[in-house]
Amino acid sequence: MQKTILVDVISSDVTKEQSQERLSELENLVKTYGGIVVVKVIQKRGMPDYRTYIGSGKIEGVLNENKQNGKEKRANLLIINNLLKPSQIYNLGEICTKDGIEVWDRVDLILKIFDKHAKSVESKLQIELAAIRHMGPRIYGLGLELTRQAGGIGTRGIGETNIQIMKRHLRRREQKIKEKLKHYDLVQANHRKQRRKKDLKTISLVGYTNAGKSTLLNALTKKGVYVADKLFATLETTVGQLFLPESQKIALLSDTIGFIQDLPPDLIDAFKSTLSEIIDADLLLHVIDVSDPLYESKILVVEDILNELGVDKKPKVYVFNKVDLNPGLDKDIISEHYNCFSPIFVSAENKEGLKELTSKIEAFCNSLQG
Ligand SMILES: Nc1nc2c(ncn2[C@@H]2O[C@H](COP(=O)(O)OP(=O)(O)OP(=O)(O)O)[C@@H](O)[C@H]2O)c(=O)[nH]1
Ligand SMILES: [Mg+2]
Repeated sequence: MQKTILVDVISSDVTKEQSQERLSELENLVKTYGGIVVVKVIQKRGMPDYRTYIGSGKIEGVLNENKQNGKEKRANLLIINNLLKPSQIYNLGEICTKDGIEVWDRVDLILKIFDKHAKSVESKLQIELAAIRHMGPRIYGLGLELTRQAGGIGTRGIGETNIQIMKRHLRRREQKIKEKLKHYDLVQANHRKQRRKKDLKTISLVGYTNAGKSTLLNALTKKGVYVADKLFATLETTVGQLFLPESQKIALLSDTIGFIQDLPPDLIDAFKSTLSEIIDADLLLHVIDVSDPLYESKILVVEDILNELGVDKKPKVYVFNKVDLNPGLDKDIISEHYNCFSPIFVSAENKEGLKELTSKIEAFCNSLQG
């Protein structure tokens, strides 16, 4: 069991509510991974520390405090809720390993969760690719660090040859994975071709992790996909058949990996083959957990990622889910605010609003045929 110290470095314009939500999301990620949180620290500063990201005084303080803790509460992992530069991770690691503490950044944690939840060969390959892209620069950075320690720039460092070998190995592995993933791309492209031949319309569920996408897929189709109150419960793509009662036709509804804030574009790119259903869909259903007080900022995170994927112009319906958890919701105000995204209110859990949603989807499919 990983006993974890969480540190979030935030800028001064982050509100108290936002900073608490950020930490609670990180805590949920740690729980999803199977770790426990022993200490939580928020540091407000204009600019992260160049060498260690968190100020070195702060890190010493945290480590001292940790040493005072009894054995059962003494941490062996420190997670920074930000994306660190390779040299910052290296320097922090140097300080923390003395106390038997490993250091991860936010992306490290997300990758570990992905790795734990991934089932298919395809998603395992994508995770490996993302990990190489995320960790690779650390190894290159380590080369520089060792060179410096061996006497300054220009001197060949101890271990430098090993680093060169490692770099070459990683580059080859990256190439090999990309070739393997191409095979999955081809298989999927073929599926899509078949569907187009049959004139099947495709609708893709997108949204922040834990918004209720898989629950909605299960409620609308006969697929029994895994649903859990966990972040990143879904890592593969599932396609189910959605029956359209008026026209007696079917459309295909797909559910895939959820999004989260601060995902570097490189990581998103590594998951392109899983996300290809989204890229190719006729219509996107953006599922929003309306019981979450920060749902508006999460909508923006999702829109940014859709932008990254180049699908921001696709037709979209905003599906405000979990209305059962928010009975006082002012639907009129939300409808007006998001009126260009055909807002609709549902509870996937209680199967409320699903008929209206299906009708909306059907009307959209008909408009495409017409
Ligand atoms: N009360 C309530 N809970 C819901 C509703 N829809 C989903 N949930 C719950 O929300 C949690 C997350 O649901 P999922 O369907 O796994 O969410 P997801 O968007 O697929 O999440 P990831 O796959 O992790 O990205 C589960 O505990 C669901 O039971 C709803 O309409 N009302
Ligand atoms: Mg899911």
